[in-house]
Amino acid sequence: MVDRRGEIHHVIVGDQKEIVIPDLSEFGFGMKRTRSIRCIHTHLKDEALTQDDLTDLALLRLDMIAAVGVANDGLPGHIYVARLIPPNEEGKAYKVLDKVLFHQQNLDLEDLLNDIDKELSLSRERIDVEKGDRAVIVSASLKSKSDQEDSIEELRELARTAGVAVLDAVIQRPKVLHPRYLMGEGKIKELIIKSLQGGANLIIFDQDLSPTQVKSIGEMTDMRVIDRTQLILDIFARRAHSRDGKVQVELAQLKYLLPRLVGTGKALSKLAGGIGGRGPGEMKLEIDRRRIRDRIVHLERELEHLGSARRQRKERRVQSGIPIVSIVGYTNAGKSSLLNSLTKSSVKTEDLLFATLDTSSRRLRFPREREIIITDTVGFIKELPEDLLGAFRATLDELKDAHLLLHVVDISNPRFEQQMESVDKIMRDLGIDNIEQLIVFNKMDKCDEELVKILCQRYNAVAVSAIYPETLLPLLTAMEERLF
Ligand SMILES: Nc1nc2c(ncn2[C@@H]2O[C@H](COP(=O)(O)OP(=O)(O)OP(=O)(O)O)[C@@H](O)[C@H]2O)c(=O)[nH]1
Ligand SMILES: [Mg+2]
Repeated sequence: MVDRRGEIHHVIVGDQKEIVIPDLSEFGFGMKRTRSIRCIHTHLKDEALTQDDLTDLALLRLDMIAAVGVANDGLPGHIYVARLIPPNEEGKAYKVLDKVLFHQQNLDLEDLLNDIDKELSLSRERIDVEKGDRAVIVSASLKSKSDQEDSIEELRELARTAGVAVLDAVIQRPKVLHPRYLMGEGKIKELIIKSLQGGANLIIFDQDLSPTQVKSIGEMTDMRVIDRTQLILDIFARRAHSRDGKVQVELAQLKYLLPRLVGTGKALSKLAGGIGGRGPGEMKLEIDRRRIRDRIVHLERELEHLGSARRQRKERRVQSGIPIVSIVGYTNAGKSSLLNSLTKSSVKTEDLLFATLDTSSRRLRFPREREIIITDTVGFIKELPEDLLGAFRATLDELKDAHLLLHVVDISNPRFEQQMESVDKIMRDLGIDNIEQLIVFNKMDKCDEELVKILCQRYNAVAVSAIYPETLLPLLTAMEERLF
């Protein structure tokens, strides 16, 4: 293995069939799509580069791979060279140069390397390279194509929320799910090669990866590979502001990480990195299972402690006898906007997922001196990570005290029915499905009026536009009827 200065970094001794290339993660990519290192090896029967050679070239992102053939007399025969090329129509990752007799080869190495640098430099493209991660998002599942498309659209939103640029979205429908790679081995290699060639530094799976899959894929590339749950955990980690929220998220991250701590720690460093190495990722390798367990115990204790303050608050609220209305719903449905409009307050709202992590309560006064407490909560999402739900259970437990739940639905979202189902399921899991519920169809300004009417009848719902307070009267009336 030779670097750009001609320095030899590794001398590898193999057998007549193969060489084992060592970990090259010390050679980073920088602004390029190559590690700036090349592999020169021998082919004992003067044979051309094999498919394995070429896959290694593309998978490891070497500048080039060369094989010096050994002729019958034991002296050098031909030299075979292949080099990386930039993304192209045919989807080829490399180009094989013409073979030449070893002693006649007159390759201008400096020129060639300059070309490689120029062609593979990321700044050539419009990718905003300075700005965070660049990901390829992937769905590999037995579900129907349209289900996968819906799901990957949501994953794209999640990525955007996490500040990740999505370069490409890939949907796979394998016949069976591979226990080690989710998709077939050939397909996963293809995916990694394509992602690297596109300039990605991250692959995000829409499906949760098992500990084995994390390990196996991690052994194949030092590219970061994460799944949907990790992405969500990462978003939560950057958005948690209160002590309560931070503790809960870190707890969820550690619990997800623990069973995935496998092998040499190489996989760990990638896994724990998450996006931008937040949360437990910062502690990286040196943490073994034991220390993570200790940390979990510590955090659970802290949470317990924080819980007593929460319980006091809750008791005060319950004792006051004032009716409690809690707003629940899918993330980005407009829950915080509704709270703001109803109570003229200013909880942060954003067109990103999971803008709200901490609950906030406000008072709302009806005519005739009637008063209620209204609470905004964290948004739900389909397949909300188990550990996250567990971690937020304490916060979400407050929902049990509600006299009425406002289930806010973004009626302008084409997937609103699936979203309602996901929310219903989570409400069942939390044991709050027995509380009276009022369905609020939000963002009606973005929909056809007639259609909204029909849907309201079908679901016995009230339609509003949370950002236009003048639309809220029917909702207020319905709430008053239900509560008093
Ligand atoms: N057009 C339109 N946009 C709305 C309406 N209500 C909310 N939005 C927008 O939808 C986005 C999400 O609103 P939020 O109130 O933050 O939603 P949320 O349910 O609290 O979201 P999370 O806290 O992230 O789960 C924001 O960009 C709002 O401005 C509405 O009635 N009409
Ligand atoms: Mg919110």
